Amino acid sequence: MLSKTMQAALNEQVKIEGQSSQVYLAMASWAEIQPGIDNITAFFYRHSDEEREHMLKIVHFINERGGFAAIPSFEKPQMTFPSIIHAFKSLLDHEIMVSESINKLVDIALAEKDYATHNFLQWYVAEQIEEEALARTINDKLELIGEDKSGLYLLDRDILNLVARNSNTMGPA
Ligand code: OFO
Repeated sequence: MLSKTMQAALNEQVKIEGQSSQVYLAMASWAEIQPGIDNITAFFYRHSDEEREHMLKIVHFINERGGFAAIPSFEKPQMTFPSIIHAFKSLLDHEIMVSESINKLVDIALAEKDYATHNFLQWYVAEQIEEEALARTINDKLELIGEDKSGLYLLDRDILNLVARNSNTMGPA
């Protein structure tokens, strides 16, 4: 059974994961109307779907452990970006914020001696390592590319491979 404190903290994370899904959905929609970045667009849509799955996993976990997952409303995300570089910088900042939030949840689980939740959260800890690493790789590449359109063309061509490689080498199944 979840303590009230643990339940409230997990519900907060439901909101953060759902908000992440909205943030990346907004990036996807913006990217979709930019010329020539179809795979980057697909990356954002896919990332948005993954965040929704992260949210649902916590919803089910709370309910299965005798709590109640309260579905929150979400804030309006940033909808346009000055450039693709800005979008990915903002994605990295967002992931760093999410990692900090997962770390706080782990602290709470330990303080509450809630080892089941602690165990559940390990998947998120690993996932955040993976996502931050990928976001950093893409940001590094964009920095090298700068204003070079052919570089952006190549990044768009390779981004889905990059994602697959990242999850094969680092991520949880
Ligand atoms: Fe939910 O993994 Fe990113 O934020």
